[in-house]
Amino acid sequence: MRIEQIMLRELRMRLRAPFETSFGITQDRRILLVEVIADGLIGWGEITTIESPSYNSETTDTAWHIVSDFIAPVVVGQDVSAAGEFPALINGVRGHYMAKAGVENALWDIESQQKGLPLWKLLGGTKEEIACGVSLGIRDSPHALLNTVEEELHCGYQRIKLKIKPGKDLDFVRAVRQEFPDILLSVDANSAYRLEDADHLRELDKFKLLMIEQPLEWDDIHSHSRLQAQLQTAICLDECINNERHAVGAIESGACRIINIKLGRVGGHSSARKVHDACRTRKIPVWCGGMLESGIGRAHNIAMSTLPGFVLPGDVSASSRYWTEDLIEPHVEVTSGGIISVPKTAGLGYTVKRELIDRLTVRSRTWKDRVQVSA
Ligand code: OSB
Ligand code: MG
Repeated sequence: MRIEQIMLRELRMRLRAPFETSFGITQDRRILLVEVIADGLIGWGEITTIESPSYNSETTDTAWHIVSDFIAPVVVGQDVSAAGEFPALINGVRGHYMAKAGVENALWDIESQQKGLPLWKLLGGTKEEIACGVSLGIRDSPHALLNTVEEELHCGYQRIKLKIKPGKDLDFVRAVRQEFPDILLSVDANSAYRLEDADHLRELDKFKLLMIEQPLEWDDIHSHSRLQAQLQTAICLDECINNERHAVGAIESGACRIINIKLGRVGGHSSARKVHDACRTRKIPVWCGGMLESGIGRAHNIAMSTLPGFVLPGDVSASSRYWTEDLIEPHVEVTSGGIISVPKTAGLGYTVKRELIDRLTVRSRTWKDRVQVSA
C-alpha cells in the first residue's frame, strides 16, 4: 500500500443538543477528518479530539499540529504492506493517540477495500449485530433527567449511562433507579472526584450500577486501585487507558473490572485490538466508548465493536441522536431492540458524503508524496 496523499480537514458541526459533562458543555464541534489515498483507493478516518484539553490532553488544535508537522510529512510517500504497520512508521511521536488514530484508521479502511472485506471482518470481528447504549449529559434536575431516560429506553437503548459530577450525582441516580428498577444503568464522572471522596462514592453501591466510569483523575491508575478495593460497584476505566500496557497494569493492580475502549484514546485499530485481547485473556469485559463523533468515527466504532470481547452495550448510538445530517449514508440506525446491524459491504460499509463534507470544511491541508500542495 503506497500512501500517495493525505488530506486533513477541520469541519464545524453543531450537535442537536448541548452535551454537559463534569468538565464542561459542548455543542459546537470542531471535527477533524483524515482522507488518505493509497493505491488509488480512498480511506477515511476521524480524529476524535474535543476542542479543549479537558477530557485528555489532546485538542483539535494539538492534533492538527501533530498530524501536520510530524505524521503526514513522514508517512506520505511510504509503502506499507498493511495498516498494522502504521504505528512503526511514527514510533518517534510520543502520545497524541487521537491524532495517530485518525490516520491509521483511514489506512484500515483502505486495506479492507483492497481485500474486498468489510472492515470489521478484517479486524477479526465476529458479531453481525452490536448492542447499543446511550450516554446522557448532566441535566438541571432529576425530573428533567427522568424524561430523557424514558425517551431513550423507548427508542430501545439497552444501557443508560448518566454523566455525574459532585452536587449532581446521588439524587439523580436515585431518581432514575427508583423509576426504572431493572435497567442496565451506569455513571461516568470524567475524573470529577478524588480518593478522599471514597465514602461519598460508596453511596452509589446502593443503586445496582453496572459500573462507575473514571471517577478519579485522568492519569491515575493507582488511586483507582485503592478506590476499587473500597467499592462493591465495578470501576470502569476510560481516560486512564491509552494502550495495552496501561490496560494490563490497571487490571493487575485491581484498578478496574471493566474497560471502555475508545479507538482514538488508544491510538487506532491496532492498539485497540491489543487492548481488547489483553482484556479478553484476563476475562475483563470491554465496551466501545464514544467521543460525539461524526458518522465516520462512528463507522469505525461499529467495526471495532464486533470483536468478541465487546460484551457490554457501547456508547455507539444512532446518527440522529447527534446530528441533523450525518456525514455518511445511510445514517446509523438503532433498532427498537437497541441493536445496530453491521454493514455487509467492503470497507467502512457506509458512503461518505463528500459534498456535505466540503460544505462543512473550514480549513484543509494536503500532502502529496513529499510535497505539500495546498494550505
Ligand atoms: O467520557 O465517555 C466519555 C463524550 C465526550 C468526551 C468524553 C465522553 C463522552 C461521552 C459521549 O460519554 C459518548 C457519545 O455518545 O459519543
Ligand atoms: Mg467516559
